[in-house]
Amino acid sequence: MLPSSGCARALVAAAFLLFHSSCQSGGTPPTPRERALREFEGAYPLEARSLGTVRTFDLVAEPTEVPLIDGHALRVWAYNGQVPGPRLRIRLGETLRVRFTNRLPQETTIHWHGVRLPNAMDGVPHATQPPVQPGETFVYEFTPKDAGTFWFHPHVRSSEQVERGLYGVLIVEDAKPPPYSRDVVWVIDDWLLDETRQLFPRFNTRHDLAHDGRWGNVITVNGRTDEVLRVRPGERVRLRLLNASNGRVVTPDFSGLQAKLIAVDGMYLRAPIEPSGFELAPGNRVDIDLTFNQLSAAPLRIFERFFARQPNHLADIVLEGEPVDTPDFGSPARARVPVWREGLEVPEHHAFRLNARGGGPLGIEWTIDGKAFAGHSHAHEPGLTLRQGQFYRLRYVNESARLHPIHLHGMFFRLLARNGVPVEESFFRDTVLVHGREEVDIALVPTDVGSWMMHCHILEHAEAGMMTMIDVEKE
Ligand SMILES: [Cu+2]
Repeated sequence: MLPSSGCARALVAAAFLLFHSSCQSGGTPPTPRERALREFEGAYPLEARSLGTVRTFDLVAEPTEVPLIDGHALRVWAYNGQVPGPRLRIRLGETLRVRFTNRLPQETTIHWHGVRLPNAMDGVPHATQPPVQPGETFVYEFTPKDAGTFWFHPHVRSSEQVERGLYGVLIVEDAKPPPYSRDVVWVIDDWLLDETRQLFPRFNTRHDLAHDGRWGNVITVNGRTDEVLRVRPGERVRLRLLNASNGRVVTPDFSGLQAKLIAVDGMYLRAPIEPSGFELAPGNRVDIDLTFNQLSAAPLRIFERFFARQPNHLADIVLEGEPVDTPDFGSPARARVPVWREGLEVPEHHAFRLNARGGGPLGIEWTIDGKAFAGHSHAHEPGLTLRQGQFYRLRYVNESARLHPIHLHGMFFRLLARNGVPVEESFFRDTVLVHGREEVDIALVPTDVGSWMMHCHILEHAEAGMMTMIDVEKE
């Protein structure tokens, strides 16, 4: 699927070298692929711009007991004894160095979800690094190319390790952060507790594998069922939400509030939009710009409404104290998000078929193109090979009735269509929810060379085989 003309090839090379295109002179109108590449120019930086500052953090993963979920002692696995793990905050241009020690009874790795980084730092066992054995240390070091809300979690036995509490947020602040009154993070998780109020000890059950993964009976925000955000009238808050659940999708409802969606999966939108109705699947993040310019006696209760008939309470917002002046600035936005209106005219490069079958070590296998990922210890065969700097349209054909939030490592994409109906999302994603029997078209331009994982972020589906690798070759 190479571009048909020499002009397009030159354009691709130019897009990567200089972001300069000069293909108008030939007289032939640009093809949809050429136009798509031109639209991608300047969408986001191709290289990290390092300031030379290194920010070092120590992270230790180990079993512990924490007063979590309404304060009773919950046995978890945690980073630095906290669930969610410590919040890592750096600024764009700084280098993150994490000295990681594994004190778990199992091997593990850390994956930096959504961060465009060198392949060797991506945390995929055997593919990008050997797993970190119990007692071992591994140093992750990279300079993010993008500012935004990201997160980190293990990529080994993740249906168990993430569920036990191993996850944390990585915030890469803009070089000049917008002057919000406050920057607040809500990490949403969904826990399955047994009758003793401890984690249900069996993982990857047949029920969870046959459905949409492990859905729990307690939903927490920042580890609590009663999280309260206290704000003063006039404050303008940047609220960062992460869904760290194994399987549950949440649709936070901000209706009635002065709220704008400014970023998805860490990346700013072309312009802010109304936030309600966004399906926050496992792995997804959204950033909300909230202004509280009225006094409200009653707490504002925030619900999620993925199932309209069964809303779940997430957290409360309480307005109190003396009013403050509202910071006055335009919501941050991304200058260039390609429209790719003609993206559907570019021939589809590959259609991934998503399905399940009986068999395999867990009794059920989740497959991509008829293959269940055979375990990280095997030498991998890429499910797809792409070339850096090319425009691709890919399709997910969900032949099953279950949900599959598909996550791509190392690259961002734009949703083009659901069931053939164009969808004009003004933002990039790293994870898109594919509903039962749905066909989803995405478009992307791979920017980073390497062997990148693509998998379902319902962690039980991933564990049962719904993973593959996409190799991106140098242009
Ligand atoms: Cu899935």
